[in-house]
Amino acid sequence: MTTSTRTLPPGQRARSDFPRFGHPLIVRRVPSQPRPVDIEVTGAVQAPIRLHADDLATLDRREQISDFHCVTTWSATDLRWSGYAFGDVWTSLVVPQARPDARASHVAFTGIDGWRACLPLEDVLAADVLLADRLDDVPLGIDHGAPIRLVAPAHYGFKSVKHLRRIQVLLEPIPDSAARIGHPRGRVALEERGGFLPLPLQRVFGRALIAPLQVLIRLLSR
Ligand SMILES: Nc1nc2c(c(=O)[nH]1)N[C@H]1C(S)=C(S)[C@@H](COP(=O)(O)O)O[C@H]1N2
Ligand SMILES: [Mo]
Repeated sequence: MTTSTRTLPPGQRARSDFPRFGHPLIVRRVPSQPRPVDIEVTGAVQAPIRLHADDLATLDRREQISDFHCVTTWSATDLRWSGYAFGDVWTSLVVPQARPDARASHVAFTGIDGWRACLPLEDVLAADVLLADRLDDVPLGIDHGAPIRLVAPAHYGFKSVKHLRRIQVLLEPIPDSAARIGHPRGRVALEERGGFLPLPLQRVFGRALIAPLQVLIRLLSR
Protein backbone atom coordinates (compact mmCIF):
# COMPACT_ATOMS: atom_id res chain seq x y z
CA MET A 1 0.00 0.00 0.00
CA THR A 2 1.07 3.55 -0.45
CA THR A 3 0.68 6.70 1.57
CA SER A 4 0.09 10.08 0.03
CA THR A 5 1.87 12.02 2.75
CA ARG A 6 5.36 10.62 2.24
CA THR A 7 8.04 13.13 1.39
CA LEU A 8 9.17 13.52 -2.18
CA PRO A 9 12.80 13.23 -3.33
CA PRO A 10 14.96 16.37 -3.04
CA GLY A 11 13.89 19.30 -5.23
CA GLN A 12 10.62 17.69 -6.41
CA ARG A 13 7.11 19.13 -6.08
CA ALA A 14 3.95 17.06 -6.26
CA ARG A 15 1.22 17.93 -8.73
CA SER A 16 -2.24 16.45 -8.74
CA ASP A 17 -2.34 15.56 -12.45
CA PHE A 18 -0.01 13.58 -14.69
CA PRO A 19 0.78 15.79 -17.69
CA ARG A 20 1.86 14.60 -21.12
CA PHE A 21 5.50 15.66 -21.20
CA GLY A 22 8.70 15.20 -23.16
CA HIS A 23 10.48 16.75 -26.12
CA PRO A 24 7.99 18.99 -27.94
CA LEU A 25 9.83 18.93 -31.28
CA ILE A 26 9.45 15.17 -31.71
CA VAL A 27 5.91 14.82 -30.43
CA ARG A 28 4.53 14.83 -33.99
CA ARG A 29 6.51 11.68 -34.78
CA VAL A 30 4.18 9.80 -32.47
CA PRO A 31 1.32 8.20 -34.39
CA SER A 32 -2.09 9.54 -33.35
CA GLN A 33 -3.44 6.00 -33.02
CA PRO A 34 -1.69 3.33 -30.92
CA ARG A 35 0.22 0.67 -32.84
CA PRO A 36 0.51 -2.98 -31.75
CA VAL A 37 3.45 -3.84 -29.48
CA ASP A 38 6.51 -4.55 -31.64
CA ILE A 39 9.83 -4.21 -29.84
CA GLU A 40 13.07 -5.19 -31.54
CA VAL A 41 15.86 -6.50 -29.36
CA THR A 42 19.19 -5.83 -31.05
CA GLY A 43 22.82 -4.96 -30.34
CA ALA A 44 25.16 -7.31 -28.50
CA VAL A 45 22.97 -10.38 -28.95
CA GLN A 46 23.52 -13.58 -30.90
CA ALA A 47 20.02 -13.54 -32.42
CA PRO A 48 18.02 -10.32 -32.71
CA ILE A 49 14.37 -10.90 -31.83
CA ARG A 50 11.08 -9.01 -31.88
CA LEU A 51 8.71 -9.01 -28.95
CA HIS A 52 4.97 -8.71 -29.47
CA ALA A 53 2.06 -8.56 -27.06
CA ASP A 54 1.57 -12.33 -27.09
CA ASP A 55 5.24 -12.91 -26.14
CA LEU A 56 4.87 -10.58 -23.17
CA ALA A 57 1.57 -12.21 -22.21
CA THR A 58 3.46 -15.41 -21.36
CA LEU A 59 4.94 -13.53 -18.37
CA ASP A 60 3.24 -12.74 -15.06
CA ARG A 61 1.41 -9.43 -15.16
CA ARG A 62 2.60 -6.97 -12.51
CA GLU A 63 0.58 -4.20 -10.93
CA GLN A 64 2.55 -1.36 -9.38
CA ILE A 65 1.82 1.92 -7.68
CA SER A 66 4.75 4.30 -7.99
CA ASP A 67 5.63 7.97 -8.21
CA PHE A 68 7.02 9.58 -11.36
CA HIS A 69 9.63 12.32 -11.15
CA CYS A 70 10.45 14.61 -14.07
CA VAL A 71 13.85 16.26 -13.93
CA THR A 72 12.14 19.65 -14.33
CA THR A 73 10.93 19.06 -10.71
CA TRP A 74 7.30 17.97 -11.15
CA SER A 75 6.26 14.69 -9.58
CA ALA A 76 3.08 12.70 -10.18
CA THR A 77 2.29 10.46 -7.23
CA ASP A 78 0.65 7.07 -6.81
CA LEU A 79 0.41 6.14 -10.48
CA ARG A 80 -1.19 2.73 -11.01
CA TRP A 81 0.79 0.93 -13.69
CA SER A 82 0.30 -2.55 -15.03
CA GLY A 83 2.66 -4.48 -17.24
CA TYR A 84 5.66 -6.74 -17.05
CA ALA A 85 8.77 -6.60 -14.91
CA PHE A 86 11.72 -5.76 -17.14
CA GLY A 87 13.65 -8.40 -15.17
CA ASP A 88 11.14 -11.04 -16.30
CA VAL A 89 11.36 -9.85 -19.91
CA TRP A 90 15.13 -10.07 -19.69
CA THR A 91 15.36 -13.43 -17.94
CA SER A 92 12.50 -15.28 -19.63
CA LEU A 93 12.53 -13.84 -23.15
CA VAL A 94 15.67 -11.87 -24.01
CA VAL A 95 18.28 -14.15 -22.44
CA PRO A 96 16.99 -17.50 -23.82
CA GLN A 97 15.90 -16.21 -27.24
CA ALA A 98 18.32 -13.40 -28.15
CA ARG A 99 21.29 -14.72 -26.14
CA PRO A 100 22.99 -11.46 -25.07
CA ASP A 101 26.75 -11.20 -24.85
CA ALA A 102 27.88 -12.14 -21.33
CA ARG A 103 29.70 -8.78 -21.16
CA ALA A 104 26.49 -6.78 -21.68
CA SER A 105 26.54 -3.87 -19.24
CA HIS A 106 23.91 -1.41 -20.51
CA VAL A 107 20.57 -1.37 -22.25
CA ALA A 108 19.26 1.46 -24.46
CA PHE A 109 15.53 1.95 -25.01
CA THR A 110 14.21 3.86 -28.04
CA GLY A 111 10.68 5.07 -28.74
CA ILE A 112 8.77 5.38 -32.02
CA ASP A 113 9.62 9.11 -31.96
CA GLY A 114 13.36 8.38 -31.67
CA TRP A 115 13.67 9.33 -27.98
CA ARG A 116 16.40 7.21 -26.42
CA ALA A 117 17.59 6.47 -22.90
CA CYS A 118 20.46 4.24 -21.84
CA LEU A 119 20.61 2.59 -18.42
CA PRO A 120 23.02 0.21 -16.72
CA LEU A 121 21.65 -3.34 -16.85
CA GLU A 122 21.75 -3.51 -13.06
CA ASP A 123 19.49 -0.43 -12.83
CA VAL A 124 16.83 -1.88 -15.14
CA LEU A 125 16.87 -5.27 -13.45
CA ALA A 126 15.56 -3.58 -10.27
CA ALA A 127 12.21 -5.00 -9.17
CA ASP A 128 10.26 -1.77 -9.84
CA VAL A 129 11.27 -1.35 -13.49
CA LEU A 130 8.35 -2.24 -15.77
CA LEU A 131 7.39 -2.38 -19.38
CA ALA A 132 3.95 -0.93 -18.71
CA ASP A 133 1.01 -1.18 -21.10
CA ARG A 134 -1.75 -0.03 -18.74
CA LEU A 135 -2.31 2.96 -16.47
CA ASP A 136 -5.26 3.15 -14.08
CA ASP A 137 -6.61 -0.15 -15.41
CA VAL A 138 -6.90 1.00 -19.03
CA PRO A 139 -4.51 0.57 -21.98
CA LEU A 140 -1.93 3.35 -22.15
CA GLY A 141 -3.06 6.31 -24.22
CA ILE A 142 -0.86 8.03 -26.78
CA ASP A 143 -0.20 10.78 -24.21
CA HIS A 144 1.53 8.41 -21.77
CA GLY A 145 3.35 6.09 -24.15
CA ALA A 146 1.06 3.69 -26.05
CA PRO A 147 1.34 0.87 -26.72
CA ILE A 148 4.01 0.20 -24.10
CA ARG A 149 6.63 2.18 -22.20
CA LEU A 150 9.44 1.80 -19.76
CA VAL A 151 8.65 2.81 -16.16
CA ALA A 152 11.80 3.30 -14.07
CA PRO A 153 10.58 5.04 -10.90
CA ALA A 154 14.02 5.44 -9.32
CA HIS A 155 15.16 7.47 -12.33
CA TYR A 156 14.07 10.83 -13.67
CA GLY A 157 11.29 10.65 -16.22
CA PHE A 158 13.54 11.17 -19.22
CA LYS A 159 14.71 7.56 -18.77
CA SER A 160 11.16 6.17 -18.91
CA VAL A 161 10.94 5.90 -22.70
CA LYS A 162 7.41 6.00 -24.12
CA HIS A 163 6.16 4.17 -27.24
CA LEU A 164 8.93 1.59 -26.86
CA ARG A 165 10.22 0.36 -30.22
CA ARG A 166 13.75 -0.93 -29.66
CA ILE A 167 15.86 -2.43 -26.88
CA GLN A 168 19.58 -2.37 -27.62
CA VAL A 169 21.91 -4.57 -25.60
CA LEU A 170 25.24 -2.79 -25.13
CA LEU A 171 28.78 -3.50 -23.97
CA GLU A 172 29.22 0.17 -23.02
CA PRO A 173 26.86 3.10 -22.54
CA ILE A 174 25.68 5.29 -25.43
CA PRO A 175 24.37 8.86 -25.02
CA ASP A 176 20.74 9.55 -24.16
CA SER A 177 18.57 11.87 -26.24
CA ALA A 178 18.76 14.08 -23.14
CA ALA A 179 22.56 13.81 -22.99
CA ARG A 180 23.23 17.53 -23.41
CA ILE A 181 21.12 18.50 -20.44
CA GLY A 182 20.48 15.30 -18.51
CA HIS A 183 22.75 13.33 -16.21
CA PRO A 184 23.85 10.05 -17.82
CA ARG A 185 22.57 7.97 -14.88
CA GLY A 186 19.60 10.07 -13.75
CA ARG A 187 18.93 8.54 -10.33
CA VAL A 188 16.32 10.54 -8.42
CA ALA A 189 17.50 9.73 -4.89
CA LEU A 190 20.97 11.09 -5.70
CA GLU A 191 19.49 14.07 -7.53
CA GLU A 192 21.42 13.23 -10.68
CA ARG A 193 19.67 15.91 -12.79
CA GLY A 194 22.56 16.97 -14.98
CA GLY A 195 23.81 20.15 -16.54
CA PHE A 196 26.59 22.48 -15.57
CA LEU A 197 24.72 24.65 -13.10
CA PRO A 198 24.74 24.12 -9.35
CA LEU A 199 21.78 22.04 -8.18
CA PRO A 200 19.62 24.89 -6.83
CA LEU A 201 19.83 26.62 -10.23
CA GLN A 202 19.09 23.36 -12.06
CA ARG A 203 15.89 23.18 -10.03
CA VAL A 204 14.94 26.79 -10.76
CA PHE A 205 15.56 26.48 -14.48
CA GLY A 206 13.81 23.14 -14.65
CA ARG A 207 10.78 24.58 -12.91
CA ALA A 208 10.70 27.52 -15.33
CA LEU A 209 10.51 25.10 -18.28
CA ILE A 210 7.46 23.16 -17.14
CA ALA A 211 4.67 25.49 -18.24
CA PRO A 212 6.16 26.48 -21.63
CA LEU A 213 6.95 22.84 -22.47
CA GLN A 214 3.42 21.80 -21.59
CA VAL A 215 1.99 24.51 -23.82
CA LEU A 216 4.27 23.52 -26.71
CA ILE A 217 3.43 19.84 -26.37
CA ARG A 218 -0.28 20.60 -26.30
CA LEU A 219 0.07 22.82 -29.40
CA LEU A 220 2.26 20.46 -31.38
CA SER A 221 0.60 17.13 -30.60
CA ARG A 222 -2.27 16.15 -32.80
N1 LIG B 1 9.33 8.35 -26.54
C1 LIG B 1 9.48 9.33 -25.62
N2 LIG B 1 9.62 8.98 -24.33
C2 LIG B 1 9.77 9.92 -23.39
C3 LIG B 1 9.86 11.30 -23.72
C4 LIG B 1 9.73 11.64 -25.10
O1 LIG B 1 9.77 12.82 -25.51
N3 LIG B 1 9.54 10.63 -26.01
N4 LIG B 1 10.03 12.25 -22.74
C5 LIG B 1 10.52 11.78 -21.44
C6 LIG B 1 10.32 12.76 -20.36
S1 LIG B 1 11.40 14.07 -20.27
C7 LIG B 1 9.38 12.58 -19.38
S2 LIG B 1 9.25 13.58 -18.04
C8 LIG B 1 8.39 11.48 -19.50
C9 LIG B 1 6.99 12.04 -19.47
O2 LIG B 1 6.04 10.99 -19.47
P1 LIG B 1 4.51 11.34 -19.57
O3 LIG B 1 4.27 12.06 -20.87
O4 LIG B 1 3.80 10.03 -19.48
O5 LIG B 1 4.19 12.24 -18.42
O6 LIG B 1 8.53 10.71 -20.66
C10 LIG B 1 9.87 10.47 -21.03
N5 LIG B 1 9.87 9.52 -22.10
MO1 LIG C 1 11.14 14.93 -18.06
